Amino acid sequence: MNRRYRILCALLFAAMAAAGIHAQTLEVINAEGHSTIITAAQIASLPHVSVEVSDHDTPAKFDGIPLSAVLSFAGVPLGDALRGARLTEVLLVSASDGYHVAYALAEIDPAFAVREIILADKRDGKVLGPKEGPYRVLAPGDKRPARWIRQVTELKVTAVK
Ligand SMILES: Nc1nc2c(c(=O)[nH]1)N[C@H]1C(S)=C(S)[C@@H](COP(=O)(O)O)O[C@H]1N2
Ligand SMILES: [Mo]
Repeated sequence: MNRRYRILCALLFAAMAAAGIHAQTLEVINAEGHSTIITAAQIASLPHVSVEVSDHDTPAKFDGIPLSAVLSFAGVPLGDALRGARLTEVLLVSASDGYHVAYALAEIDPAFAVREIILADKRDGKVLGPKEGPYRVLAPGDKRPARWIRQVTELKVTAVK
């Protein structure tokens, strides 16, 4: 890569950042349809936890933020507020490749669940690559990894009843 090309790329990325175009933002939409954009810097600043899972029979350690913390950051009430009709709320997680999965909100709430479902941003200490990242949901204890959705872009809370 020559020097002029590198300078051009740096200018392009600076212009994209100035225009608010970040590939790593995450959109959280609450049950009322209100949207919150969470930036990569905000995600990086939230307290991280680690989970160890078996990925295709190989142990892997992921670091990330509990999904409950991401939802709380976006103003989705959990804990004592998650009762009654709100127990029909699900979290629809969408990825940039068009894949979607759903978790019941109660599965994510630490007041209900023993296990902690996370939004991972690192695998074995390294930032997730483009096929997997920047964010992947990890649900330790799931025997099949089909809901470990890669390339997450959107978290949407919806009441199904
Ligand atoms: N974005 C996205 N995430 C996804 C999928 C997908 O097609 N797209 N497939 C799921 C399925 S069915 C499995 S088995 C695992 C596979 O994980 P791997 O691609 O790391 O092997 O990812 C899950 N997460
Ligand atoms: Mo799968």
